[in-house]
Amino acid sequence: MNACKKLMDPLDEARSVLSAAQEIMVLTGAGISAESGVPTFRGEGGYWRNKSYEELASPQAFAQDPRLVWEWYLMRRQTVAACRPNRAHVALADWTAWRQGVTLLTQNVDGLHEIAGSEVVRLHGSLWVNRCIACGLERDDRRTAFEGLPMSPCCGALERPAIVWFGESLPREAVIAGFTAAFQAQAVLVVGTSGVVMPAAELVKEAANNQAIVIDVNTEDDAVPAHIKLRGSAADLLPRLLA
Ligand code: BJW
Repeated sequence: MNACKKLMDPLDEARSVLSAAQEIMVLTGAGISAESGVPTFRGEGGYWRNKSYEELASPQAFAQDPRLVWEWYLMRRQTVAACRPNRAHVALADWTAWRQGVTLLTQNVDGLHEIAGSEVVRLHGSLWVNRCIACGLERDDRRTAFEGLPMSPCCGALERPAIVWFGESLPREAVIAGFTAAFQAQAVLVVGTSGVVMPAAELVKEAANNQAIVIDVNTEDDAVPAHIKLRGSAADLLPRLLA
């Protein structure tokens, strides 16, 4: 039995784990959008005007220079507006359309899963939503450029991107949905994440501690505690895994 297991192709092994599971948690990261043209964080795209994303994605950076932070987000909106979902987003959307019991969590703020037709739990917010810093009102904003700074229509205060920055809490509903999925899952499919950012990475650990089998799709080795490592691009592997 063990010899058979060792000889099994990891892709086949992953397929049989997914088909045996009743509840599946899927966690995606920047790597799933890389082949759509969206830069990843810890790759070459992690710098802008000589600043790392850690220097820009924080409440302190916004308080110090909101214009600079907004310029970074507008640049990213322009990039993402020109991108389309790739075969990995589409494979997940097609799969979840017929497969019961899948919760799709994403760390991505680009909205490409939604364009592909998936229902997602957004752990880190959205690139396309502004939030009033005074009253917290959120509104959709598809603009990729504007004069000055965006002001809230409710109280006239400054708006910020509705994105979870370092040191901030994730949206409560997303945390509840994430931990519920982690505790219920018999299988976890992780796609294109370095697995270093908490609490998203913690969800995978919780599921694994709870006996879930973790399948990890990545072009490179990462920090995901995986039982089955599928090494290659998401756009190549996901259509074959989920067909
Ligand atoms: C491919 C591919 C292809 C490429 N196919 N694969 C406990 C311990 C230590 C620290 C902390 C802790 N708890 C909290 C923290 C602090 C912090 C944190 O985790 N820091 C770590 C970096 C150490 N976390 C937080 O602050 C969180 N808040 C929080 O926990 O509040 C309570 C609290 C605060 C402080 C202390 C304790 C508790 C909030 C985290 C929010 C993160 N937000 C960001 C930035 C948003 C800005 C924006 O988007 O505008 O979200 S960080 C950035 O990383 C972004 C991403 O969603 C996130 C994850 O990145 P991801 O997806 O993994 O991307 P990459 O680029 O890292 O990796 C891409 C991968 O794809 C690579 O592996 C490639 O190989 C692969 N790949 N092409 C398949 N084609």
